Amino acid sequence: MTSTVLIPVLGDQLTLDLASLRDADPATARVLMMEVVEETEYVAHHRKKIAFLFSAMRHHASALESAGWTVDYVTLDDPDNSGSFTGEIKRAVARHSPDSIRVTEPGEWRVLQAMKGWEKQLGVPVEICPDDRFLCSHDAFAKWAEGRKQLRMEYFYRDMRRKTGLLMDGDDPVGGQWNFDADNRMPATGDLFMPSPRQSTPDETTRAVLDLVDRNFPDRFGDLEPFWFAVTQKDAKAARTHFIKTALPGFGDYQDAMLAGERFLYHSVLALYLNAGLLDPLETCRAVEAAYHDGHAPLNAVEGFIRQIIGWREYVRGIYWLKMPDYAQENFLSADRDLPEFYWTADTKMACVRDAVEQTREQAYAHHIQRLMVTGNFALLSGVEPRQIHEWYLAVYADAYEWVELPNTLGMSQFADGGLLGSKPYAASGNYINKMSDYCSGCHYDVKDKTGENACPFNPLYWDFLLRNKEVLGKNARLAQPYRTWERMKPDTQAAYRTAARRTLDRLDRGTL
Ligand code: FAD
Ligand code: DLZ
Ligand code: SF4
Repeated sequence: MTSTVLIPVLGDQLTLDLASLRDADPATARVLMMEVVEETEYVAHHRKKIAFLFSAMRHHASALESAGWTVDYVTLDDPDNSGSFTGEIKRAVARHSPDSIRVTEPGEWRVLQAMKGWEKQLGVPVEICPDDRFLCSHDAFAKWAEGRKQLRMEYFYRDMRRKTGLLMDGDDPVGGQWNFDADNRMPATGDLFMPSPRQSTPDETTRAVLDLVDRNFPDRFGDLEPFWFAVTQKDAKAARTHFIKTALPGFGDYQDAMLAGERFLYHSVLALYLNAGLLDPLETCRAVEAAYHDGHAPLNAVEGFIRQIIGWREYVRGIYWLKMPDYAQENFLSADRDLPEFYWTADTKMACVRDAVEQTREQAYAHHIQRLMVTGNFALLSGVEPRQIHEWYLAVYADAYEWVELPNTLGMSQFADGGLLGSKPYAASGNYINKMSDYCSGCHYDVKDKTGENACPFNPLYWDFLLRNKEVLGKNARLAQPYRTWERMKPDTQAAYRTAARRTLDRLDRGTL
C-alpha cells in the first residue's frame, strides 16, 4: 500500500529543492500552500510585502506542478480558509488523510512552536526537516559558539570562507586579507552613475494578487504600486545577473553611502529573494565570485558582498536560534519610549528620517545604512522600546523574517542584547549622517548646530543617550573616548546639551520634531 505524505510549503520556502520535498514521491505526496490572514497580521506587514509573497507563492505552486507535484493551494479569499497555518493543516489532513506530515523547519520560533504541536493535535506523525538552504546548521553554529566569550562575526566568517572555499587561495584568503571593509566607506555624490535594480512587469497572477491585497488590506502601511519585484526564480536570477553587471563593481565603495531620493544606490535588493527562497545563497556568492575572477568587479566589492551573505546572514541566523525565545525579550538599556508616529507617517522635519520612511512606504525597502544609522540610530538615541522598533522592521521590509530581522534590530542596531552582536552601540550624532549623505543640505535642522533651537536632533540626543546609559555603558572600553570628551566639556556646554536634548525630546513627545 502506498503512503501519502502531506508537505506544507511556507511563504519563505519557495525553493524547488526544499529539504522536505527531497526524496518524497510526487506521485503520492500532496503539497500544501496557504495564504493565511494570521501570517499577514502577527505584525502588520507592508502591503507590497504581502503582495510579493502571495504572488511568488502562486508562481511557485505552478512551478511545483510543472515539476510533477500535486499542489493544494488555499487562497486568502477561500471562504473555508481558517486563517492560520495550524487551521489549514487540520483541514488538509481531513481532505487528504495523509499517513504523515513532512515540513521544512520555519524561519521563526513562533511558527516552530506551532509545528511542534501538530502531531499531538492532529494525530499524524510530523517530521520537521532541517532547512539546509543555509550553510551553517544550528548544531554547527552552537559548536562554534561554545566556550567563546564573544561571538565575533569576523571569526565565524573566516570559518565560513574556509568551509565554502569562496575567495580562498589554498588556506589563505584571496588578496591576502579576509576583510576589505576599511575600503568601503566612500560617501556618494549626486553625479555618480546610479544603477537601478531590474524591474519585472506584473503579469496576470501578480495583478490579481495586487487587487486581492488592495481589497483585503485597504488601511495597511505601504504602497502597492509601483510593483516591480521578481516573483519567480527565473526573474530573481535575472535580477541577480543585472545587479552583478551594473552595480556590483561599486557595491564595496558605496556600501555605507546615502543620497536623498536615491533608493538603492549600489545595493543588490536581493535579500527578499534570498529570504523567500527564490535565490540560493551559495549559488549567488559563486556568481559574484566569478565576477571577480573575470575581472568585472574589484575584490573589495566582491569580498564585501560575500561577507554579508556567508558572514552576517548566516551569523545572525545562528544567534537567533541559539538565543530564542529569551532573545526577543532583551532590553539591556531599559528603553521604554513608544515608537514615534512618524515611523508610519514620515511626518517629521528630519530630512534623513523622512526620506528613509518615505522610501520604506514606497518600496518596502531601505538599504542597510538607512536602517542602521538613520531609523535605527534615532530609535536608539531617543530610547524606543526594542520590541516596538523590532516589530516595525519586521512589518515594513519585504525581506524581513524574524530570524534575520530580530538580531539585526535588537542586537546590532539597538544594543538590547548588551553587546552580543556588536562591541558597542551604533550611536552617532548628525555628523556621521552628514558625512555619508546629502540629507543635511535639504533639512529643516542644522547639522552644524549642536545645541541651538535649530540643532540637528541627533546632536544633543547622542550625548543624552550616553549620559542616560552611563551606568551600563560607562565601562565599555570602546566608549571611553566619547565619555572622556563629555568630561572635558565646559559645564556651560554640558548644560546646553542637556537643555537641547530636553527640548528635542519634548518636541518628539508633542509630535513636532
Ligand atoms: P545588500 O546591501 O545588497 O547586501 C547583500 C546581501 O547581504 C543582502 O541581500 C542580505 O542577504 C545580506 N546582508 C547584508 N547585511 C546583512 C545583515 N546585517 N544581516 C543579514 N544579512 C545581510 N536583512 C534582511 O534580510 N532582513 C531583515 O529583516 C533585515 N532587517 C534589518 C534590520 C536592521 C535594523 C538592520 C540594521 C539591518 C537589517 N537587515 C535585514 C540587514 C540588511 O540591512 C539587509 O539585508 C539589506 O539592507 C537588504 O538589502 P539588499 O538586498 O539590497 O542588501
Ligand atoms: C510573511 C508571510 C505572510 C505575510 N503571509 C504568509 C502566508 O499567507 N502564507 C505563508 O505560508 N507564509 C506567509 N508569510 C511567511 C511566513 O510568515 C513565514 O513562513 C514564517 O514566518 C516562517 O518564517
Ligand atoms: Fe538628519 Fe540632522 Fe542631517 Fe537633518 S540635519 S538630515 S536631522 S542628520
